[in-house]
Amino acid sequence: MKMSPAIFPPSGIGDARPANQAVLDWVDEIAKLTEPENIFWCDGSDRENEFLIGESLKENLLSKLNQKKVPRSYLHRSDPNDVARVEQFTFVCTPTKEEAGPTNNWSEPGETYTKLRGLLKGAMRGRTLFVIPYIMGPPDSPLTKVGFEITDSKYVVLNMRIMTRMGEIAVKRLGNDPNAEWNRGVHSLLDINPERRFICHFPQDNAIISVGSGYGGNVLLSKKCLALRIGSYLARKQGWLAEHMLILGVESPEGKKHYVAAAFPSACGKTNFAMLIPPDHFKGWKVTTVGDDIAWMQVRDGRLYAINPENGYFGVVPGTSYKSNPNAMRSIAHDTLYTNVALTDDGDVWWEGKDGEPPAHAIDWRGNDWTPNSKEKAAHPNSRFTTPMRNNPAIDSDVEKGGGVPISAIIFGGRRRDTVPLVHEAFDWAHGVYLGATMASETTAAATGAVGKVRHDPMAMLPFCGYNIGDYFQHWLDIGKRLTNPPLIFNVNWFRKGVTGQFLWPGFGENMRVLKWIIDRCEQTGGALKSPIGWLPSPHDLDLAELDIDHKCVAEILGIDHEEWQKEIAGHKEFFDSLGGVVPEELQKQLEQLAARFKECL
Ligand code: OXD
Ligand code: MN
Repeated sequence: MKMSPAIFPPSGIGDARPANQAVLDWVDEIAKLTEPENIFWCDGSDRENEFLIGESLKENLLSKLNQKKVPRSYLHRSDPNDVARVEQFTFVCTPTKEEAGPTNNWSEPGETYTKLRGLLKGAMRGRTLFVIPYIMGPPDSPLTKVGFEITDSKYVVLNMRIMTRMGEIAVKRLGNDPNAEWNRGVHSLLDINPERRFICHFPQDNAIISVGSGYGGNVLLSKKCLALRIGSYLARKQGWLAEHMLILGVESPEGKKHYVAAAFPSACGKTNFAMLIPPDHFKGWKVTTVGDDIAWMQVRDGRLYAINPENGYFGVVPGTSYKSNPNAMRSIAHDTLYTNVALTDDGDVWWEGKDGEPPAHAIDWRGNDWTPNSKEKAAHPNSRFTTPMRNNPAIDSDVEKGGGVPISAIIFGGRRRDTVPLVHEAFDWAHGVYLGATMASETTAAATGAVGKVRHDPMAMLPFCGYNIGDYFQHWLDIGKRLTNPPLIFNVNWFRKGVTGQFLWPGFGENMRVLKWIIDRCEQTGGALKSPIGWLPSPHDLDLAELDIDHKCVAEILGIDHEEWQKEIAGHKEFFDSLGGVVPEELQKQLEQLAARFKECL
């Protein structure tokens, strides 16, 4: 007869077992199914972390980096078939297909549980089952959620310790109430086979099961799975918003501060924008980071307040440099886990776009020899850093504020080579929701599939909205009705190109100039021209002093081309039609009004 799995390790490391019977029963059930050799209750302590790093080094799951160059930092190489989110294998398992809506893969919950139980049967034989208690959100926030993730991957435990507040804090917050709300997450690597890779969400059960992958976005269940897919479902039910947004603070030399939330699709520069350093011309201005990927927002006293539910950054590495994002470079200079970057001969990390010359020789992300003459990239385009948010020199002082920070402006943005101007402002909340709902962007390496294809990605939530997108749009419209002092809503596009294919806008720190105009608009001091698509700055409304930019480029990037917009409007209509009648009447009206405004100015 099989004995119960042993508690491991026995030495007092890692034992944050809650008294809550519901959690104990659930772990028992998953252990009976997966048959692990050991159970390890993680407490997130330094001692436990050191122990797990030591074990991971012995198993070659991690490589030790040069501790003088990148102290307390390690490199992990994933299976080459497992390097990005897999949207085609991500499912929302609601009782009816309609609840998941037209933008999600749907799978019937009963059948899906049966299939997954089949895959999980005996899946942890010879392995350790780790239980990770964690919270999402500052400890004293009313929005904060408790989650438990079961996993058979040490890499997941090490990453979750950076990305969440983990251990005793979650056990305490959960308490003993067997009916308390908490998320059940089960992850197993199985055999890292793309054919047996499924990321399944059961919103009604507040449960997630992820199998067959070790890639962060698929397996750090706190992030995309709980904070966005399950989070958005809970947010609608409970009257708040869970969004794929960075949150930044911007403070004037006079000490006046605003907070801004911005939704850009994956790998479109959220981390760079959240850590922006203003150019010299903006002496005395300060930008601070509350979050770089996810915002949970609630209505209070007629305003929108945001918290960052995460505790760390899981960011795209290639292109990160002291030129593009000095704060990110400082953040990842120590205490960082790197995944799928290159390893230099002196034990440092390297990637395309890092400052300085490429190394003469390195080991690439697949573990092969690499030189600058190699055809392959040294680092995978979706290689990542995982780093604690406290490493960020520009962290906002209110990041732990449970009540959140008041949001003055919301920005939507995508990667568009044409059509969409550098910045425009919505006429009102409903028009702003329309800007978000009709956002489109070129696809990136953050998910498997084609890169550079323009696709509609409403509010940057296409891969993350855990319920019917039509109901999601309506939820946004309803939230607006509760706001007496709503944030202004903007759309930005840093990526527009000119006829010769060059970027028209320098981007990065210079985006401060756009941010400044946005703040001016919030303070009712910024000028703008009315256009069919919204309020547009004229070149003299933007502070372009000391910026080396051709005036023709400025005119081009601030302008709108009527012919391109006729195509764009047809694209909006096609997108709404493709959703099969779920788009709220109010947004259909916005579409008609947009078309009518263009006709008026002909
Ligand atoms: C991410 C993503 O990792 O959006 O944040 O894919
Ligand atoms: Mn993201």
